[in-house]
Amino acid sequence: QLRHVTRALLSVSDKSGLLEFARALALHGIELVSTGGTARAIAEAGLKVKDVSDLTGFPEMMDGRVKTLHPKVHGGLLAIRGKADHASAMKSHGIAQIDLLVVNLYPFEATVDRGGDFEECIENIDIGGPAMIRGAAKNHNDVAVVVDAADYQAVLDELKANQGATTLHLRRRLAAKAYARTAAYDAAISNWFANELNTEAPDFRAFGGRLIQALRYGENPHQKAAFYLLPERRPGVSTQRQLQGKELSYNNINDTDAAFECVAEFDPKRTAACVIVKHANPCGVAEGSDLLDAYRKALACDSTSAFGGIVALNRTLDAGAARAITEIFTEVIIAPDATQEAIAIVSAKKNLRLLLTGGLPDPRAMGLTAKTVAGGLLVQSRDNAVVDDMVLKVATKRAPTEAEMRDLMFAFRVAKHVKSNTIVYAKDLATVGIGAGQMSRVDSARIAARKAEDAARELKLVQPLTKGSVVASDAFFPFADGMLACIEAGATAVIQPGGSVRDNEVIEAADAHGIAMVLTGVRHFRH
Ligand code: 93A
Repeated sequence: QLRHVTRALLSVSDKSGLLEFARALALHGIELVSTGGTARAIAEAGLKVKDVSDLTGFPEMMDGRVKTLHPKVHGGLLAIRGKADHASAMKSHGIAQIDLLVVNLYPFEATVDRGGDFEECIENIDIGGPAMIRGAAKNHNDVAVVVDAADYQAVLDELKANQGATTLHLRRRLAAKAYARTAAYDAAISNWFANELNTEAPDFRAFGGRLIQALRYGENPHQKAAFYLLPERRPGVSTQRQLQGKELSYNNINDTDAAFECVAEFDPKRTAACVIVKHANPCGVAEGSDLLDAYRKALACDSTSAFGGIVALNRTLDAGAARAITEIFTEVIIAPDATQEAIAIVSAKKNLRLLLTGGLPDPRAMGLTAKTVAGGLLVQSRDNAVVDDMVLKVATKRAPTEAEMRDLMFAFRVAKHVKSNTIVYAKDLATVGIGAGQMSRVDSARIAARKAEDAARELKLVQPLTKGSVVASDAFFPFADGMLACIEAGATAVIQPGGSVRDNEVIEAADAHGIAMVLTGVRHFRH
């Protein structure tokens, strides 16, 4: 796996750190080959360097557009060491192997940044550099490729530690970085072009996405939109098979994603679960003995909001659930699979979309989420924290009962998928009141309680289901007031991250009301 470096090709626009690096390479007895400007700089420092024209037998031509685009360069980079036919090709064509490639590209991005005109930007599109980088990175089993001066030292350290050789581990790491660089470089060119042509929808294919569908419009009819598939391949709305119904809209896709990601929190081997979503927030979530039971319980939470909603299920859609779901106006059903009977029942509703994903995504999986801000992109690892893995601490005198504990974990699992500030009341493994997206936690607590009162009236119950419920908060209570509002609504146990400077005040208030409180130590903000 060690590869001795006998020859290095250096071709850099940004020459910082070059001379020190070249000198150190020369001390290892490595032959240096270089393009015009780079060779001149190295020679001026008194080091021996071979011109790439001497290697190719061709002069650099066409204003430097063609310097390294030659089989003697690319053969030297791409030949597989120890492969007989590659060796004989090298021999018969006089190709010398290149073991180390050091390239940084024409400063395209910097040219755009400083307001270079069209011709200058075009002239600063590097062709030979990326071609060499991609070739060397493909052949990383034999060749090390450096695209960033920050990696010069790592290469020198390895050459020193291994008597002039590099390890496969380093070559792999450098190859990954090399492709990230050429991808970003081409993305910059593609975006610049789109800008020059005044294309309204930026082409996200440049970021590695594959166009799934051009959408009729975005969040509102005056906005343009498209749907891209990322390499992640997470089972869900981007990889589903649509069996029937109209084409999905931008908002459908967004809501369906919210619903399916939430229902995936419920292991189908443990329980049947249903999530109903409106405007990217759950308006009813429940576990049940089967999907029909789970759907009925989820619907009871807020049947008014469920009208025109998205229904997500964690198991194969069966006839019973399909019949109940199609009784009210529903936009989308998404499930891992469906029985033939269920498919037939849904087919009576021509506009209803039925999406089958073939599986559930792993809530613990790593991955990235992104959100745009004006002129920027905020990227973070996805919230893959799951309540089952958290160290739960009872903070109050009274510990929750077994039933309360089960509902607390259920409520916190749901709270992760509700927009902040989040308050979720739950009872018997079903939400009974959801407060979402408020600027004040107290308001979320009150809105959810009021909605539970409405539901009680609708269902002709003597009291709202929040009486004797448990409650989850996605972040700590900064003051006791938010929690007191939950107690007023009838909650007997609370789950929340904790960590407020006033935790003691909040815990004392809970103790004063005989409330059981569990701290998770993990926050679930979602915006
Ligand atoms: O114009 S190019 O696309 N044609 C080439 O064949 C080529 N080979 C290397 N640009 C090419 N390069 C680039 O030249 C390198 O990526 C590097 O950025 C630059 C170094 O040129 P010099 O050594 O003359 O300063």
